[in-house]
Amino acid sequence: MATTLPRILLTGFDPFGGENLNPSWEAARALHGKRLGGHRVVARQLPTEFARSLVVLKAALREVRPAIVIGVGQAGGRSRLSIERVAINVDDARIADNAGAQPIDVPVVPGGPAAYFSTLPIKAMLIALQAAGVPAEISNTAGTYVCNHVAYALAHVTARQRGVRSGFIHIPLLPDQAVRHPHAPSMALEEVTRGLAIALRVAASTGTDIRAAAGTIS
Ligand code: PCA
Repeated sequence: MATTLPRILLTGFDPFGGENLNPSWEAARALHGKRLGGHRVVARQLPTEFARSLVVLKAALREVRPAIVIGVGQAGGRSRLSIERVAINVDDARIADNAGAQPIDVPVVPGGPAAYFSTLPIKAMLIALQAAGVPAEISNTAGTYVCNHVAYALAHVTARQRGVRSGFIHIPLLPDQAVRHPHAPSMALEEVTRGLAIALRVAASTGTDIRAAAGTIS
């Protein structure tokens, strides 16, 4: 599939925490090769491991040379597509990762800034999703596990790459998974994939983000 289209690198994770699939990878791979907003989607799977996720991510960045990078991860307990606003410079793992590592209160990047904001047009993405009938929200925390780790490292690397925009989206469990987690919300894979396609198209075709209130009062 040789193409001169600019590329969107879309990452998903392998299963973790006793699950046998990870909806983030199922959705990412469903979009692999698609043309969205004048960009070609290239999907890659990252391991749910603090150390190796970044090795695989950096190799994918070098190989794909994307204009846009969007990480996707499973967030059990969330009920909507959750567009992350910020990634913070700390790992604090409640459970060990798939390699058995459990970092507690260590920086993702020693000496790095406390946080990075997403450089995606998150409000435009949110409004487009809502207009298309896909439940979505802006989230102000990506947690402190492997997803935040990847989101932070991604922002740190792309901050030095002119014109490359990056961010992260958490997604709910699939109905199949939620069967085993009473009270956990879920979203069908088709809906997640449709939503991500909309989010990617907007990210690819929006320069300056729109101004729309989507904050929270705690
Ligand atoms: N979700 C985890 C890591 C991998 C994934 O899909 C997280 O939210 O950190």
